[in-house]
Amino acid sequence: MNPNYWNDQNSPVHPISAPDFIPAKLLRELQLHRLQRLVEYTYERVSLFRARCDERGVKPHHVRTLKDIALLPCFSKADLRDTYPFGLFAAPMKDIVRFHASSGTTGKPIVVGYTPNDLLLWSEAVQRCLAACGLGAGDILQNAYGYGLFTGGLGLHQGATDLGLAVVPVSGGNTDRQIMLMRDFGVTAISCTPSYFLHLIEAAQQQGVDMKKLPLKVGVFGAEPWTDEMRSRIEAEAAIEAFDIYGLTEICGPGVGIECRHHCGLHILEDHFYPEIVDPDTLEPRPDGEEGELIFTTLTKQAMPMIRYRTRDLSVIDTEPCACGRQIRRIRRIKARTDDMLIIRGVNVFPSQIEAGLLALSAALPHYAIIVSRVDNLDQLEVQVEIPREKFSDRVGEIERLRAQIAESIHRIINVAVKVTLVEPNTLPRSEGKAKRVTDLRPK
Ligand code: DLL
Repeated sequence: MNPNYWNDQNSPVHPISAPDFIPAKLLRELQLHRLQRLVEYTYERVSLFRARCDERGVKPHHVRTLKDIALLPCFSKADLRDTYPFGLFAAPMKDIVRFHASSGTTGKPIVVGYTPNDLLLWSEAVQRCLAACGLGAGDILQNAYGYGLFTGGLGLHQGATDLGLAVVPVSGGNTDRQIMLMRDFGVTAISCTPSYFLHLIEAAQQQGVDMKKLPLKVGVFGAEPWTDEMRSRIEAEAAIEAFDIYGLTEICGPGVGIECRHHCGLHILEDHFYPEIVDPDTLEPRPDGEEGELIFTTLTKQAMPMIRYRTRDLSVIDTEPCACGRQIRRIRRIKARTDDMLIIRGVNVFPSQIEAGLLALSAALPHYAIIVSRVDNLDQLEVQVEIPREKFSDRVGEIERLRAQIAESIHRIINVAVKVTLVEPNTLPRSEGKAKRVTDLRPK
């Protein structure tokens, strides 16, 4: 093989991306073939899956078309917790070479295992994602996702290395050092949560480093919900192109979906991770184009295959052709998780709607906190938002006008009255990983 095969600058797409462009008909055949094998494999090896299929009277040979996937039972985080740590593993321990875990909010973590082949396919997925962001050999990636049991650090690390990028495995935190490395190494791409990148932009300003003048050109941001308004802020402040990367521990980690350079939704690597949208209450499948809960089936994983895993993430599958030519379908940017939804005086409110409302005003800085409380049996919603210091020297009337404008902009989206409190820059907590935006003080 030509030793420069992987670095062939003349190829119209990076060779690793070839599966993104498989014609749709072939892709469906491949998915069906893989699904049938997966169901047989899992039915033989995972007792909980077998028991749930038997309860429904479903046998592996009943899966004759892709639509028949709806015959199969769904799995959820609770199933992983109930079978902690290894109850859903399909491969013997002698074949497992890696664990990752996600801490969640309460109790025991959920644990996933990988065979050598699982690690290869995960690397392939991450490589395809980074290639879709236009990255390749010659790029220097500062990987500021946390290393350890969290999948962000090692997941991005392996894929980026295999794609030929030079990786700076800095992990999360130690913000001053991050800025130093970014500048001294001539870093061209960064991966971290969007909220941590905002913190890095701020820290760079404080150190007198102008990010716009650095060679940094691409950000690969995910692991938490963020909005297009946030993307615009990030791109303007740092002069980079910001890509949305999606994934979850249970499915493999980062690399389940990625934006291409057209930024019109996230392409799902559906030859490995088969997506469906279902009604979150009834689990009835919803057609492409309708919003609902995203569920995934890992078509090729060995150690811990997941069949119809409920992500709790809300999205829509978009089948409109993408200008990049990829045939793999897209999902709309994740709006929220069903369990992040706040019910305020009976109205459903998602934190991302609040973010979109407040960032519509250029005077609002992208640092905010949402506080929900109950006064006299009535839910109260408060949004604290930082504004530039010079705004506080404006006349009282001006500040009051800005406060009212922000409240009105949020109200227009969520249809619930909101109290806005303007605070000085650098007063709200910053995150090094996933941001915690909401404090709910209501009695449970
Ligand atoms: O956050 C994996 C990951 C690492 C993804 C690095 C991207 C980059 P978990 O900790 O298991 O795994 O959290 C998964 O995070 O179900 C979503 O609710 C949320 N999430 C992940 N990516 C995005 C995104 C990693 N791009 C959970 N937009 C998922 C919105 C996201 N939410």
